[in-house]
Amino acid sequence: MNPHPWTFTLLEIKQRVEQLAQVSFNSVLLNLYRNGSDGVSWHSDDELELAPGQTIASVSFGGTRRFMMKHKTKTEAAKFELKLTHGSVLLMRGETQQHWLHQVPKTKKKVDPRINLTFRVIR
Ligand SMILES: O=C(O)CCC(=O)C(=O)O
Ligand SMILES: [Mn+2]
Repeated sequence: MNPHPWTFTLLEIKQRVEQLAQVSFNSVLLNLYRNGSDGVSWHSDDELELAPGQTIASVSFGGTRRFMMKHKTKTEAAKFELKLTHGSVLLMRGETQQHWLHQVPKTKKKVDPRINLTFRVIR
């Protein structure tokens, strides 16, 4: 946790995402996936500093990666996955973080480096 001031480019992307989501974000987390050995395992974005129920907007650049979701308790609930491609925007809204986990699995396939930005509302 070492916050930096907004850059011009990040503010531009934030503005576009805010228009799309109709939400004002006050922070962004940047993840760099250098290759298939980098991933993030099952979790939900439910850190205490995140306002519960708030929208999270996830913007992807570079290599396509799988993004998987599963329900926390209803094992019969459908799991699903998306391919997050260059320039895609994924919105997670409402009670998503309360009930669902997500991950970006590691892969043995050759994948290009990827940057993911998750815009958030922290309190
Ligand atoms: O890279 C992604 O698409 C997801 C990243 C993520 O889940 C997180 O930063 O909490
Ligand atoms: Mn997450």
